[in-house]
Amino acid sequence: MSRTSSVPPTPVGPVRLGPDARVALRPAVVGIDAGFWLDRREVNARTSIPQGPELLESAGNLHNLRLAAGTAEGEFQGAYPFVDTDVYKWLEAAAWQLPQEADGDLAGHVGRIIDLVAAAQQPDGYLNTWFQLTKGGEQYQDLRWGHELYCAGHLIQAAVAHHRTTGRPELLDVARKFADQIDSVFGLPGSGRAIDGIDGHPEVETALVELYRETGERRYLDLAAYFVDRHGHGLLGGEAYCQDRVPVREATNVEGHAVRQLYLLAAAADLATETGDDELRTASERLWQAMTTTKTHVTGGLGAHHDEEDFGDPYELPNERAYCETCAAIASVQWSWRMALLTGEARYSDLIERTLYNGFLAGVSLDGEHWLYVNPLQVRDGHTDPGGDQSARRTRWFRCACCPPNVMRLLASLEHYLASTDADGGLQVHQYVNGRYTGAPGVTVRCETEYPWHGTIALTVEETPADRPWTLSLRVPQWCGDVRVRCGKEPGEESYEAPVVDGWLRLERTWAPGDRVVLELGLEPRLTAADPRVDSVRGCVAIERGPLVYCLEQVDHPGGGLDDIVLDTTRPLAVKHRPDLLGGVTTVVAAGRRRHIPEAGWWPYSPVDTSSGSRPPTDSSTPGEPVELTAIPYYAWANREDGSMRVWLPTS
Ligand code: FUB
Ligand code: ZN
Repeated sequence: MSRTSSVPPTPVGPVRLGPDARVALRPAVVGIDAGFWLDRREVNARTSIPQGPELLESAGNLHNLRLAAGTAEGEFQGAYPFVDTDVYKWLEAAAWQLPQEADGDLAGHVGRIIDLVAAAQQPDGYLNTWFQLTKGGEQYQDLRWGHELYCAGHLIQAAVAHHRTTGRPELLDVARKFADQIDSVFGLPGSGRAIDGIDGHPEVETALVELYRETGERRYLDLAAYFVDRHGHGLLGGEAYCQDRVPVREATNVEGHAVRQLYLLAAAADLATETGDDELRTASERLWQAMTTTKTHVTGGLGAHHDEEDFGDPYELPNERAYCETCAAIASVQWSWRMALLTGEARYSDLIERTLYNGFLAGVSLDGEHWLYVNPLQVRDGHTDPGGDQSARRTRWFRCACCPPNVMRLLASLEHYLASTDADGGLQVHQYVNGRYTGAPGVTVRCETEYPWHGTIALTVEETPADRPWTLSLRVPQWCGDVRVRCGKEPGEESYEAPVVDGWLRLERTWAPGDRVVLELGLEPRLTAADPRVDSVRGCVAIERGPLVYCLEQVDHPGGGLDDIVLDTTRPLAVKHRPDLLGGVTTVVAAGRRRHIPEAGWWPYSPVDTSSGSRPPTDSSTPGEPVELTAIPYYAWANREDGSMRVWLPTS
């Protein structure tokens, strides 16, 4: 385990490591100023975040705070005990956004809503409008479902973000008062605290670690450690759903409700980081590995079941019923980033990339006003949509509106997850965006790229110490089998044969301003098959190009649906950039056929002829007519008319 010796300036972001953190890497500062992610962040900043206050008003979240503050009359609004978190997550998003806002509108809304939150807080520090308004203020009587600590966690994260970006204490004061109240109530038997318990929905744990980082108060870290370690001891009835079946340290695979599991593991990684707890680190590594090999959809989406929003068994990765909650994708990014910092390993950022471009980004429409809570990998022809939160159609807001403000906060803080620096003053580029990467003091590199549409990434050293070498580390994505790099004052001056070791291409030099490195990542479209144990997609392939997973949408294939489509894998895939389509996307054009499937009659099954020895069973369809298939990036689906969609394409 390496330990940073000189601590670089701490960038403003969701994870601000303590000075003694036992990490391989520390977050670097990145300013995104053009390109793919700037576009998505602009929509977030100009449309999604500004609409928040109005949506929170009409959904009743702000009304509830006024009721709790005694400044309004009426009934509690909302269906869940955690509706306050929609406010907190929006506040966190707004807080990350604030430094980039020139006009005062956003700051005004933030200030007004913080005042409301502060007014709703009880004198003892407790704050949860559901319990204050509908349960006579009873506290911590329903830890399995009550979400009181979950709500506290989101409040604390919003407060930390607000304090980090503005230096203002108002919301942090509210959060600390609540955290102090929690600390006075929860603890091990014999600790003098009234309750030995955990919340059914982890979240407060990472928040408390961050509160420790922000305030330096060790007791918040200890409280986080207590909550993490009390999971798996039957305090909530021993259910896997809320990670109470087995202690984190002993678990061998992720299980239960996906978002809950992932927030808990982000906290485990945080604790390993701040305390050097090797057992927690090993458990986090083991669980991350088990999750990626057995329970992750090709989009990076997580969660197999609709009913309990939970992980399935290993390789149980349903297709049209994929759950893949947007919040789970976000939680995965949060956990993986902590693991990347802790270990320095590139694989964590591989998953972050896959998740950001696919499972996460599909959660928000291109216009920033419509959302997906679940992210299926297929919508069948003739789909009857259930509507509501679990709709496969984009929705303006949800009864359970956990995902939209979660997307807002990740997009508003995205620059925090892109690069790092290490004890030797090197710069590690985990994700490629247009902008300026600043690592150790005096090290700045500018990155220009049209990634993910083009694989050329040009990095220019702008600032560097003249007298000491440092290493520029470039992550070579796990999907990339064709990587080249050129170095020199001018591009092309010197081809450089750099080995890629464990996902990193490392260039150690005494750099000079103006030095350039041009990384070429081959973006040939490719076909991907799943492990044969993933029954739901056996015999199918997915189209991928660079970090993007592709899908077919019915609207691009007039004359029929998508259930009868077959991809011809013997024909080449062609790439066509379409500036006119979906805000400008690169499509992949493939050859396929539309099968003729005889009408089933009364029974859609038929006997298999086994007389011909080992020949596999065949279906009764015939090849049908050729059809040109146009695949679009999965993140951009469901932005046009409703229709079927599929990621996995049958090949026979
Ligand atoms: O329980 C709070 C949030 O609501 C969870 O994180 C989501 O999965 C949804 O169930
Ligand atoms: Zn959600």
